[in-house]
Amino acid sequence: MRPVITAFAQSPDRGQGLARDMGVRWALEETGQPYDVRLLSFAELKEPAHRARQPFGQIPTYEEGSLVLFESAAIVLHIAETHDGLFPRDPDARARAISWMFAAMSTIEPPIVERSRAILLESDKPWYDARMPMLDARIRKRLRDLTDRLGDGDWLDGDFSAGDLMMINVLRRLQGSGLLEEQPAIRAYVARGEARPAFQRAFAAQLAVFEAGQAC
Ligand code: GTB
Repeated sequence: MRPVITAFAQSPDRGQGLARDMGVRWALEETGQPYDVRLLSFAELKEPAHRARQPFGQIPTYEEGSLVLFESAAIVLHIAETHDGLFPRDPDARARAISWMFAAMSTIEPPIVERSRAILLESDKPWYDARMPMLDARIRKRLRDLTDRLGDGDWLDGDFSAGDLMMINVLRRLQGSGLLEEQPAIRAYVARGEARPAFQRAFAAQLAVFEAGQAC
């Protein structure tokens, strides 16, 4: 059964692969699964048909037969659990990989998203100039801790896993901020992820959507 995912028909990231279908595409590529994509306009996201799949009217979703999933991390977890390639076979190592998925979503991503939101919504506010250094400092602290944990390793815990996939996917949202460049080990870690053939295929697929939209 070929899964169907949803993605933006017109991603606001202009093909940079920052919307959350990217992690799902990457997981599908790592596990060698062909998939179809249903592209949705912003209006279609909020229609009942899509809200039945995603209660908050967002992308991505994942459909496979009668199974319908939302939340990108839950989708990647499902893919990793049902196909080889993203989780170690050893149960303890697998549990640790899941810990890293949670760390990506609940420890690393929140300050990154808060920073992006501040840039988007608060840049004209009187508190903005004082707030940004504080938000940057929070992220720096997390990146330093991540650098310490990575040490000389290529990945967070042995071989590449769904934990690395989710972490790198989150860290990519810092591109252009200068914060990745301050931490060479993290920048190299992200670059290692982006160099994976599965990442490249996923990136090319979502970029093709943007480029097709430009051609219209
Ligand atoms: N927790 C959910 C998940 O992980 O699946 C969050 C899903 C989510 O935030 N989806 C966003 C969405 O559908 C798209 S990815 N938004 C529409 C809406 O809420 O109405 C977030 C995103 C959007 C744009 C950029 N960008 O332009 O760089 C990056 C990330």
